[in-house]
Amino acid sequence: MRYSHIAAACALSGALLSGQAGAEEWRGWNIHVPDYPNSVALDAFAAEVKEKTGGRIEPTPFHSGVLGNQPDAIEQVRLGGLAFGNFNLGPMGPIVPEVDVVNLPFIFKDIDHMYRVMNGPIGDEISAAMAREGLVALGWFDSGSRSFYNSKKPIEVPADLTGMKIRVMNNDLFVGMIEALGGNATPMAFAEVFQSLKTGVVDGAENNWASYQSTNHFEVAGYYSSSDHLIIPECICVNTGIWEGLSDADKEIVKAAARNASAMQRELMAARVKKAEEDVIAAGVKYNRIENKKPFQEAMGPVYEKAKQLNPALGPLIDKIQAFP
Ligand code: BDP
Repeated sequence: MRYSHIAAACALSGALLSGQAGAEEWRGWNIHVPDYPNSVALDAFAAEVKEKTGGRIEPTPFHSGVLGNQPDAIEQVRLGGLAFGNFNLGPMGPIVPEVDVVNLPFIFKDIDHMYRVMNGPIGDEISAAMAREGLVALGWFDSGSRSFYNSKKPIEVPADLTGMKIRVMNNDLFVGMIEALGGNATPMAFAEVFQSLKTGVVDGAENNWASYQSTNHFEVAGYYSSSDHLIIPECICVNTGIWEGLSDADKEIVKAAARNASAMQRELMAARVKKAEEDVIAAGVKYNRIENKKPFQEAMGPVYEKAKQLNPALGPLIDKIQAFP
């Protein structure tokens, strides 16, 4: 037997022994470090799918953004180069216009409201638009609420942002949001933000407490001001073609695993956000709570107008979300 035949025979018997013959491998993208709530939930999703399918489907989440930046990864899942990912709907707006409704500042009243909307008919409408673009949303994750932080001073009113360079996720809507507040927006990949804050390429950014801590941004941008301007859901999204190729029984398994992972993530995230807030404040972060959000909300008028102009489908979605109890 030639070496290659021996190797093939060994691989085959190994596969049979471990019950993995013909296992379908699903490579998954994740930006967060392994102990982050999203990562823990993705690991649980993978383990449940593997177990319930008897190893026929084997999802493997790759943590810490090792598979590249988020906009590229969204494309990869659409095209099937990657099978699944945990995506924030922020950088998905340029691909699925309907998604931008959840990227509008102050669109949700709070995190519970976001979940009620996403788990109801409006969420179904957004999911359908995503599925048409190659991304099937199996469950929603909590990404906290995003607030401003920077290396210069507390933000109390929009004028405090005048002239400040603020990093945003890749989406023109967020550029418009910062400009409407008087700042200068710099769209940038998550992985580059720490260095950019450190070297002064940007003065600040915006994120939830958990990511502010896990990225160590708090060490180089020590003023955190709770504006809570964005509450953006995240998905576990799988490639539409892969999804459609599953048997009904496997769809049930995968869907249930995503549902369980989402419930787990939501619980872990709520606890993590609280703990991160306490930890960074104890580490010396100067925190101010913006009590009066009205001036920030009012400044968003042109952002809403522009979004509706660019995508007329958003008008009715905005009305529906604002009227949703
Ligand atoms: C985090 C999200 C992650 C984003 C990141 C960012 O969970 O998906 O990539 O913010 O700001 O909160 O880029």
